[in-house]
Amino acid sequence: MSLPSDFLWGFATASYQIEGAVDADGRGPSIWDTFCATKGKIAGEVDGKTACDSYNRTADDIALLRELGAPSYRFSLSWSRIIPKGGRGDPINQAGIDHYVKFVDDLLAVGIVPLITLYHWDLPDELDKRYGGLLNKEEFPLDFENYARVVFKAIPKCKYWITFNEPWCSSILGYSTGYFAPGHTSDRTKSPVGDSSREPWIVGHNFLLAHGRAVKVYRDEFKEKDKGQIGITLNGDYTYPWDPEDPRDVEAANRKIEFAISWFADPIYFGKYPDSMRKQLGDRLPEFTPEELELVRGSNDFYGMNHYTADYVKHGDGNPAPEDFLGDLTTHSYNKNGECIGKETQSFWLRPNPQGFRGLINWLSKRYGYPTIYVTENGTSIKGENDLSPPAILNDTFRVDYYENYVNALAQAVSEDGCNVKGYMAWSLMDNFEWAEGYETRFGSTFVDYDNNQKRTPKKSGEKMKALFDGLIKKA
Ligand code: GBH
Repeated sequence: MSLPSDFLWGFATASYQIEGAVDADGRGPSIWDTFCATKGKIAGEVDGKTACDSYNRTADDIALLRELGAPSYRFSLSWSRIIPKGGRGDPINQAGIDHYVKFVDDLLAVGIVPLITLYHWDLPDELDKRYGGLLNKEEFPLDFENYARVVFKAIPKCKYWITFNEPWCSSILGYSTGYFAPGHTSDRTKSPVGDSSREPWIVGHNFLLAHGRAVKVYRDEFKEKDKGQIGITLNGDYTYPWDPEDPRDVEAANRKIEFAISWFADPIYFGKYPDSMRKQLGDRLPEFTPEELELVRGSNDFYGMNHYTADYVKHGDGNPAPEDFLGDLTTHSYNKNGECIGKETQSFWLRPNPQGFRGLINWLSKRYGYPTIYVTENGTSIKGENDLSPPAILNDTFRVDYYENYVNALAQAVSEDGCNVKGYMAWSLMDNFEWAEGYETRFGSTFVDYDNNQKRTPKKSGEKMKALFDGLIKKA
């Protein structure tokens, strides 16, 4: 079992989850600042105002990456630091650009390869207020294209670009369940606005168009001279039929992956939405115009894969509700024989199942023709971790096992199954703002002490990562 000599590993974070400094140097608010200020949306009523204070501690974060021996680092940019109001007619904030240019220079100076995500959920709030943000097909893709161009021009040294992180989450959690910003949902006890039966599918379509536009800009104006690659990052669980003998469960297990991943990946690789989605959603799922298809089809240099867990899937009754986004099915932690998918964690949706990682890498590889895959996130929370303090909290053996098992499953997919995975970013470099779960759930390989000036101390899982990869990556 091994990984190729050019395999890239490292850690990942996202701007709103770590940066803090929300008013510094001309940054404008994002939809997450607004969402956090809304009562009842975030556990403990907390926000990202300080988070890990990474905006002010770039040197500490780089020192930490060096201490852990990480050859690469995936992070995201805050759009509203660069263009505070977000739009293509709005002023650019040079201080915001300078911050990220220096950060990339500082990483490269110590030999750490940057992977940049343009958008990890923090839309400039002004765009949401001005024209409905992600829902607006005429404006949003053009504003994203403009922002992307500004960034590509400013940071030619970055060779790995991710347009969007998990558009599924922004679409479904932002516009169906209302669990994430901007909190739209049909459930009027949670939000005065939203149509869960239609808005998520419109938003998903607009993400694809915006992705396609940014990729076209990169390929037409930058790729030849900068020699970088660009792709989108999609999230999805692996699935197993609840009853493997029941063909309806087998089909539903496959359909769940189509509704999560192929929703975006099929248009990008094949130029159409999956038949299963068209069948269930009808005209609520937008159609691509020929010009739109031209933009979207073939728009990935690599596939960005975020992956955490697996589910057992039972078929639905053939009559899904208009709000259904799973694909007429239910998910379960136990199968028909009473076998459990994996141990509990602090996250209700996450139970470790490393073989599912190998399974999903194979599923993607077969469906999309063995594309180059970069795993852009993988990691776990731990049940009750936040109740501990140092030194006990540093001894995160559950996470050590998780990483070891998942990375070994990945290495099997590469060396035994012939899948083309070229990188792996552990989520996360450090404990951070875990969205609606606030600071109660920790995903870090490094402990952040929020009561002691956000002091960072590596956990065992962070310290062991280098040895894990050194043991697998072939010497050049
Ligand atoms: C990642 O998403 C994010 O990219 C990252 O920012 C975050 O910190 C990390 O996970 C840890 O959570 O039951 O309908 O509410 C992971 C993928 C998909 C996990 C949606 C949570 C909840 C589904 N996420 N899922 S639902």
